Amino acid sequence: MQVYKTEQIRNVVLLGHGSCGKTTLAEAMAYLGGLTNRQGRVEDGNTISDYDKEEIKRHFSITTSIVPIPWKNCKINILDAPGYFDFVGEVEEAVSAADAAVIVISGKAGVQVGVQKAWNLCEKYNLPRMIFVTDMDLDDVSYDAIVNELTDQYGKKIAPIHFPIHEGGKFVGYVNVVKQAGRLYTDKGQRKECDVPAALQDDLDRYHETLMEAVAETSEEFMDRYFDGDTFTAEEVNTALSSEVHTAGIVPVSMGSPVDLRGVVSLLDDIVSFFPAPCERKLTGTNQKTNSEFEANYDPAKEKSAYVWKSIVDPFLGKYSLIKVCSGVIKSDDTLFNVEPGEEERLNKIYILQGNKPIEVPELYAGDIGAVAKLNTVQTCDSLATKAAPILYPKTTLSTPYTCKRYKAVKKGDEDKISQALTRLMSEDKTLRVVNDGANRQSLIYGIGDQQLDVVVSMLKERYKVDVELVKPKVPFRETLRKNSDVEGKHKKQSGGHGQYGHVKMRFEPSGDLETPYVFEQVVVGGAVPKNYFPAVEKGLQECVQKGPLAAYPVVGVKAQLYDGSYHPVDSSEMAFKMATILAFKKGFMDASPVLLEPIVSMKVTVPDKFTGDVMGDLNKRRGRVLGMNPDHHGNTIIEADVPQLEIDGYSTDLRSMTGGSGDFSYEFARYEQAPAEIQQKEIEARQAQLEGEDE
Ligand SMILES: Nc1nc2c(ncn2[C@@H]2O[C@H](COP(=O)(O)OP(=O)(O)O)[C@@H](O)[C@H]2O)c(=O)[nH]1
Ligand SMILES: [Mg+2]
Repeated sequence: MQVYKTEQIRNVVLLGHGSCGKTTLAEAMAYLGGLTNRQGRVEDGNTISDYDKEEIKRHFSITTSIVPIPWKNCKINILDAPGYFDFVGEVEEAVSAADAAVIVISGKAGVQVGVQKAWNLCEKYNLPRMIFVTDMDLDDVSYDAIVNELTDQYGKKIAPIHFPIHEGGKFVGYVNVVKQAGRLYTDKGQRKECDVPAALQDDLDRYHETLMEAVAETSEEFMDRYFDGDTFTAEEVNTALSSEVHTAGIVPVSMGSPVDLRGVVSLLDDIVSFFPAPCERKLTGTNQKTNSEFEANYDPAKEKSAYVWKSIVDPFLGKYSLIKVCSGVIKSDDTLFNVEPGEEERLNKIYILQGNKPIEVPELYAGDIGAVAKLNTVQTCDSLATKAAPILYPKTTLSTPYTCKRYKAVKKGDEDKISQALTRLMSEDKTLRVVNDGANRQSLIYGIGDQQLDVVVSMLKERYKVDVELVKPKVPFRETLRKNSDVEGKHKKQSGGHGQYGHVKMRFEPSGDLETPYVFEQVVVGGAVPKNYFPAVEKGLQECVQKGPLAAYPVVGVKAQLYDGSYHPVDSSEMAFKMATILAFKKGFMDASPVLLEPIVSMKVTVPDKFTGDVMGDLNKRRGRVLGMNPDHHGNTIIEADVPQLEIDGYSTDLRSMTGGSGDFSYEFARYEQAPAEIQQKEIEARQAQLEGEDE
């Protein structure tokens, strides 16, 4: 493929709700751009973008793909991001590499929650954007209704530049509002001029007025002319549109049906004319040597530097680091410096990716997006530069995973293979997290939602041939005592041969510190228990607090005092005193009103105001205590509540169904609290059954 200069590049991410038509649009663009000689379909599993087996199987995108479209002497790097919320990490990575966004809306489904999330991301990254409504070929699609809903939500910056022409109920063309002219689709999405149907003249006047108002707001001179009743030429409108789109002051809206290529040619034209080239965007890094700011601004004349916005670690493709060149021109055979670890990396070949197809290129200009294979030290969010000018760029903010499952190997002995495979998946998907919870003898995997974790299980099987079962995680209960007890433990075996004798008298009471398993004190007088056995007594305690006598959970908050005992000059040993202590602890703990402590997490749930009541009610049902509710001044309410961890399993799916996917939540461990009696009883019985099961 040809090498494109910075000003010829457009990096555009496709955002929107799941199944609104992003991948189909990317496929239509690729076909019209001459990348392929046949148009693939998501249903047939033969699109450029959804190349992964899991995507083909499930008919939706899971990872972001790049589709580089040659168009009008430019290259449009389309970043086709997933729409389903579980794969938000992929979306956040794609947005960090984009210079503009096309928010795709399904004409059939209308303005879904995914549109709001896409808009918020664009606001966060100050991304210029356009909106494209698909499904115009389907019946009962009202473009007008969608434009009105968008205008209600986002105001006057919503500027429809095209609207559909129907004949006999069929979508046959569109009216160009800027040129106030009609177009009929011909073959392969091409167009021919036509008159604006009389029936649509009122719509044209209305849309044109909206557009003129939006353009008038772009400058004082334009505002004055507008109020003088003056109209703007198509060139003036296009110039104003372009400059205003760059600052997200105006958001053009157009439409089509990518399945049959309609509307896509004009969208590609608008992307080239309205969206900024990378060198029209600002980017600043920090020179780690001089600690001074480096204004990269995608300037090809400056020192080489790049940002690693995504990694692909595929058993078939191998490892690819996807880079966006931030300054200079990167050439194959360059040696770059991985700034943070301080390691040099020889690039060998550089590629651009077309879906999963790597195409070798000799160089990449600032602003362009490419890939480099097999860079050992490099991972997502790394900065590559030169040793002379080690520039570090801000890392992408990625969502934190809160959905947790326990994973178990289906086949014993697969544990190592599974953790190696998970390490590879985690280097690709930064929203995955694996925790080895040794205290509760479980391996946990965290993701954004259940769908993502389901895909992980599938990928482990498909790619790495290991089977994993996901089950409900064990809740890290703790055990403690509430009262005092005074007991003795005697370990005595003196039936011929070397006997064993250990005898301790101990008091147990709450230490008042639930952070510490135990404090040990010995107030033995007269050497009743020789000093050299004190460590053995403490060893006995250390063992006991691993698995408490109540339900075999870790013990916390115990004060143990050794105050008396006896020994045998021959038969006493460290082992005997350890065993005696274990006996004393088991009895002393159960005599001191032992209780189960459950972990409480403090949650923040952000939901649109209309869902506050349902979500509060649901939190109450989960034994939650709502501590506060505050507006976030974006039409949402932030509910703060303390909730037992036991009750939040599967919360991401439940919140999604309560709020149609518009709710978000986060939580962190707060403290331990005594579990209610019925929870305690249930846990003790469950544990008893499990221990009996383990003994079998
Ligand atoms: N009729 C019609 N179907 C469409 C159109 N765009 C997408 N689809 C269908 O909608 C479904 C989801 O499309 P896809 O591109 O995977 O959506 P994505 O999840 O946003 O990438 C697929 O079955 C497409 O064939 C369109 O313009 N018209
Ligand atoms: Mg898709």
